[in-house]
Amino acid sequence: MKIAVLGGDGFVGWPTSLHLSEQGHDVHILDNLSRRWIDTELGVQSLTPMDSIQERTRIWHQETGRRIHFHLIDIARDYDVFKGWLAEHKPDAIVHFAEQRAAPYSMKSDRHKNYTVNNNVNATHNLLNAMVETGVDAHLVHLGTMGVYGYSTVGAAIPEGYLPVGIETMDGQTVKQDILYPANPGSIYHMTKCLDQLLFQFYAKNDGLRVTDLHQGIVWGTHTEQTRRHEQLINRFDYDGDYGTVLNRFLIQAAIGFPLTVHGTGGQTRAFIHIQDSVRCIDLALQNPPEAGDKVKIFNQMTETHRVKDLAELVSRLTGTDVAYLPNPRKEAAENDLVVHNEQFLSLGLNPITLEEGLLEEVVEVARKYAYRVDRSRIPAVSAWTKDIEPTINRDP
Ligand code: NAD
Ligand code: USQ
Repeated sequence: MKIAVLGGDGFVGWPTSLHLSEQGHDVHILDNLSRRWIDTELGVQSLTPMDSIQERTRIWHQETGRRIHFHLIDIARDYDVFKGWLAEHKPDAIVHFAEQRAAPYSMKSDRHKNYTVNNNVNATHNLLNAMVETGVDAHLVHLGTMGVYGYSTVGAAIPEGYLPVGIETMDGQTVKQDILYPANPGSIYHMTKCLDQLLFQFYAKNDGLRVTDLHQGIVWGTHTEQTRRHEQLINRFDYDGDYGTVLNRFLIQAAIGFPLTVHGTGGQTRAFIHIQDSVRCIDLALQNPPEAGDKVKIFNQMTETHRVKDLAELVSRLTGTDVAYLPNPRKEAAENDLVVHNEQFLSLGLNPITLEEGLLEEVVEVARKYAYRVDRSRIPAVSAWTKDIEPTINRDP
């Protein structure tokens, strides 16, 4: 297949592009490199030394003989350029990663809120609009988030996208219907993913677009089979207070002896998936498209749930690092249970990498190896959810 990977220079997009190229697909990365500019804005850099996208694709060709093409396009702002690209290249499938994905970054200021909404909602809508306009009948696979559900299970497992409900009619009958699980975002970023869901529902219904939405949990780890092949194919690894996700942050904190930054009591339970499994799931989704006229296909792309406190204790046990309980800069439940249905990917053959088997290797191989590149002052999470929350002070113990 010819596959367009929107946002293919990012943390999940890059290893996905390599994997799909290795499978023999003709891969085209479209990216505006905004993530690299945001690193510059924040004064941070990936823990792992990343080459330019052009250099990365050159090394991939050198190592494998395969070409990955790169196109510098802003999907949110260059509608006509993007539409022209689609009309010319007519991909068979499109994987859509091209959004601002950090919840803390989206809550930093009014400017960051506007940027996140404008970028994410426009990118998704431009894509759907251009697909209809050009008549490109591609299968669209979008990376969504578990955060669209909120994280409370109210005593029942979260279904894969749709909730079966019984609605009482005027004459006392009960009509059964599947509705989108009620959206309950916890940040401006997560809110944009809820808006994306409605855009997909509309375009699938109105124009028969074939859409798969992957409600993904927190991705941890760095390497995949393909990124290991050459030092210059390495994936990015964010550890800073905005883009670093919780487990990857704990790993690098442990490597440099920085007390593990647990927010509040650490009672928040979240869903997780290793980067290698994330890539496999996207491949499985591409192999199992919906038919035209089908409703949006939704998968829960996660393999385990953990409480933040338990993760910190596990990393602490493995490495001897202290745990610091800090005031929570976010507005979120102090504690929550989380049970999630994920049978669809398991039934398609996903055999998950568990935290227990993968964790130690990550600590040693990646975190310790590149610990010399860490700027300790960028570790604290300084973005507060509301004006009355005191942001964590930028302290280095
Ligand atoms: P990332 O920030 O590393 O990558 C996103 C890429 O999209 C970047 O290369 C960026 O330059 C590009 N991009 C952003 N806006 C664009 C635009 N308007 N036009 C063109 N390119 C644009 O993020 P990631 O961690 O790889 O996440 C990818 C997707 O997966 C995101 O949509 C995110 O919401 C979702 N997701 C990520 C995680 C996670 O833990 N990383 C978990 C669940 C879901
Ligand atoms: N947390 C800490 N300490 C830290 C960092 C985070 O205790 O140093 C806590 C947070 O308060 C939160 C939990 O860990 O309760 C998860 O935070 P996170 O930054 O790891 O994840 P989140 O903000 O939810 O966002 C990440 C990705 C996002 C994706 C989402 C999937 O950045 O793109 O959509 O995970 S999910 O969480 O399932 O919604």
